[in-house]
Amino acid sequence: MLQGKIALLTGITGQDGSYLTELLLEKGYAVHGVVRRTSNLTRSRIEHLRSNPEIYGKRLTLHYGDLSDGTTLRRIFAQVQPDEVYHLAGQSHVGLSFEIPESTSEEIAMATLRLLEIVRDQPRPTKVYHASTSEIYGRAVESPQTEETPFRPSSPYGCAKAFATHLAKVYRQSYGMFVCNGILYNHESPRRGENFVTQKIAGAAARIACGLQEELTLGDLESRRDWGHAREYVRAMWLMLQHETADDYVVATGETHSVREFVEAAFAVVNLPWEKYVRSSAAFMRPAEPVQLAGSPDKIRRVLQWEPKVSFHELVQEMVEAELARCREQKA
Ligand code: NAP
Ligand code: G4F
Repeated sequence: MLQGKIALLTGITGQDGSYLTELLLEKGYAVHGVVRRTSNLTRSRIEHLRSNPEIYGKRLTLHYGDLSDGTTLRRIFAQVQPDEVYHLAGQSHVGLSFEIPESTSEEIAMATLRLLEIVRDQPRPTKVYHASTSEIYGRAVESPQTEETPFRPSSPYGCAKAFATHLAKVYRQSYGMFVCNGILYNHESPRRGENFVTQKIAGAAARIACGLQEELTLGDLESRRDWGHAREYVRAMWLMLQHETADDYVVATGETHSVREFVEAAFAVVNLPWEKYVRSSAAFMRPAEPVQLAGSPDKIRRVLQWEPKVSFHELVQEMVEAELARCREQKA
């Protein structure tokens, strides 16, 4: 058990933030999270921690803030004095970034700059994890991609993340700051947001099986992704900050599957013929898609001894079963 370390998370209420918080609490950290003011106080992914009197207010503290509000972020840093910062917050939907490019770029690119500047001014060294993404490779020049593959983003989201990733490297090289880019490929879980394709499919398969939904409309069924499990990927984030030197790491399985394969596997869990229920519509297609996104986890395996263990089929099964449990609760 590590005693006495303090971690500050942006994006603590998101999929990754919630799993990372659990991991850090298990490791004995005091965890601080930045949360936005919302009209509803329930923060579903961390509610089990917030409602636990042994944890909340003792080892877990939430601070109101927003990525656009530099003054408040500075104040939080002064108060918390973190040893490690995990910067996970931001608009994370690639498709939506074509509709809201300006706020996406503000939240991802400028906010990362703002945060790095705050860390630069800290009186003692603070380690930073930056949530980069495979989307920086976009129309990739090679497959699988490594830490050396050139950036060729194909969405506003990818462009903003490419800026932030370059900036993180520049701050590391120019100021000697301990900043790591985790170049993560798609990672999923029962806590995945509802408008990402895996959760949309898992939820629909379960609801159709329970008689709560009639059909599922998706976009491009032939699109391929390298899908892993979020719980394993947040451990990779933590490992990066425990290493003696800061560096960038691809975090991936190295294996790709199509959206169609995800659909087939999900409907197989509920024993239904997917062709009867699934449609494809241009409404869910994007102006551009990345090409052949598959990551090579060689470096992280070699340097940090991290490797993914959950298989594609185990991931699909876990997500569909979690959705089935939700449906049963809803029907009860
Ligand atoms: P997520 O579930 O969408 O969570 C995003 C988090 O950011 C939420 O806590 C959200 O708060 C917060 N946020 C958004 N805008 C904010 C703002 N202006 N001020 C403060 N907080 C803000 O995302 P995720 O899947 O956990 O991903 C975490 C990070 O990794 C993201 O940066 C994402 O782009 C990146 N990433 C994800 C994947 C993946 O496959 N999941 C892969 C590569 C990189 P609310 O709860 O208030 O909305
Ligand atoms: O689930 P998606 O929306 O994830 P996407 O675009 O790959 O982005 C996720 O992973 C990135 C890492 O590579 C992260 F940086 C990012 O923050 C996010 O977490 O879409 C996956 C694929 C795409 O090709 C999309 O066009 O599924 C295709 N798709 C087909 N039908 C659909 C749908 N995507 C969504 N969201 N909804 C559909 O109905």
